[in-house]
Amino acid sequence: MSLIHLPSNCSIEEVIACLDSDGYCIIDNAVSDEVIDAVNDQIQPYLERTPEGENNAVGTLTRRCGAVPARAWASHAMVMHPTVLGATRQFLGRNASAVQLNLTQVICIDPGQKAQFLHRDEGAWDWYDHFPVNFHIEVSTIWALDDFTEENGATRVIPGSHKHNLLPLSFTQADTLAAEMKKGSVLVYTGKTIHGGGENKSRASRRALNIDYCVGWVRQEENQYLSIPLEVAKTFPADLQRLIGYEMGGASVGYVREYEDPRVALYPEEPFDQTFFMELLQKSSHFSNIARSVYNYVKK
Ligand SMILES: O=C(O)CCC(=O)C(=O)O
Ligand SMILES: [Fe+2]
Repeated sequence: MSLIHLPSNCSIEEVIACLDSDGYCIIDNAVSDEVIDAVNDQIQPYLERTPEGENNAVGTLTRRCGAVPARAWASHAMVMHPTVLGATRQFLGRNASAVQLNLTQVICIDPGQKAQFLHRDEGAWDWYDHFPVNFHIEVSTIWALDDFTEENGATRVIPGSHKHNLLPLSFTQADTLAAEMKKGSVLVYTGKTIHGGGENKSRASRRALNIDYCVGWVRQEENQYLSIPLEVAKTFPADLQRLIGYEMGGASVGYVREYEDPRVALYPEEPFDQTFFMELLQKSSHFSNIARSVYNYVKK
């Protein structure tokens, strides 16, 4: 059995349909080789200073290098990819009024690294294991920065594993399939889909860019405010600034001082405005009876 591959011109709806039915999809050649080559070049100096991990969860022969939007500008095309981000916003928007960037990480699985333990990415939030199966808080992506093969440690996935709450470690590598894909392709999967990095039996590193998104009301795994210097964030396009966290994460989540929009940290001269409260409350009222009643009460 092979994994589901969609063409680069697939629609947002097709991606969401796969996330719903199988918990993942691969979009082939979602960005050009030029973008990938530029990311590889720009991240290289940082990767050379990145140590291997300290435990088996992150991999003792695996290097993980973060703050990618600040260090490799070419990655913005992936972080903000219209189909991937569009699908993520709609998918998570079913039960959240805001979506944010959770982490970015170039992951180099070096030769000799054994398969990573099988896990769900949403385990990051204190391993909380009572989220209803249809309640999604995260969408993850693994972009191939070089060709992914079974031999060099392509990410392993268990299709359909987002539909139950069985323990990830009750499964074995034999239950997984390798997300083989060409460089520039992306594996998109839910925070509930069981997966793990593959064993690298080849002589070269396997390089990925992991970009994860989450609902606006959880804490980001990678602290974007501290990873991306304010001066660098100021130079980002506005939609990327919002995505990394200079935006409210819910009607009352993430404000600054006197209930100011977090963008005040970037642009102190901008006029004080609290319109976000009603906008986000209205969004929440699509999935929350409480929000609907509060919205109707407040708008009078
Ligand atoms: O490197 C990979 O293929 C997967 C890594 C992963 O799933 C993780 O670290 O959460
Ligand atoms: Fe993972």
